[in-house]
Amino acid sequence: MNAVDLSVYLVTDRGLSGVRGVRDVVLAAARGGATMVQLRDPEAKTRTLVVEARALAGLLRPHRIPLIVNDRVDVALAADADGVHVGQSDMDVRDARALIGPDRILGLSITEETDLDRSDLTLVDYLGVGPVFATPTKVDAAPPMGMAGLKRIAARTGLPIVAIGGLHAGNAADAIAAGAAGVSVVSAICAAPDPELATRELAEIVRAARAGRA
Ligand code: TZP
Ligand code: MG
Repeated sequence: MNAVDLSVYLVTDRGLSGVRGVRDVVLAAARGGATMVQLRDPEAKTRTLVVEARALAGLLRPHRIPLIVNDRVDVALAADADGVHVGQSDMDVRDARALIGPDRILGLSITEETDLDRSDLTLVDYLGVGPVFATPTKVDAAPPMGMAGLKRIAARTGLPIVAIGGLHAGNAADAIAAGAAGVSVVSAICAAPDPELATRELAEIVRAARAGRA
């Protein structure tokens, strides 16, 4: 499958990016050492999403950071993004993989242990596991699983895991210790006073935690 560096995985949020805007936040995160970026905007119109995905892909290409599109396989293909991330009620991974082909990245959300048995995980490149903690960022998020839930899921799969939900510089190392390869954050970067610095801090914490675990 496709190799991914999940260390610091930014998920975009238009509302939380404020006047700075998503593109500026993404550029700052790229400069700060983000390793993956996911365009997530469930409310956006399709045409707007394609325009945004193309803009972000162009912005990230010089940094060699993959752009993943949340949920929308069609948008990812139209914008020639690097991959797609699907949730449990989005397109099945078999259909998504058939559409995107073998060389694009496919991520799947896991919100509870039983989700591991609901999809053909041999088709997936990484798992997004969470929410670890309760978060106001996603109103329809599943109940939080805690670090214990993350640990149980990590113990059951060989796929690389990016932990999500209420993660920040203060608890990122715990997520790595629990078995995650990286942390996925929205507000810890988008709503930070200095997104570049926030990303750099997270990248350093994840690097140190991974070195400590190895
Ligand atoms: N999926 C599960 S929790 C979440 C998503 C997109 C939001 C995480 O946001 P934050 O601000 O990093 O807690
Ligand atoms: Mg989704």
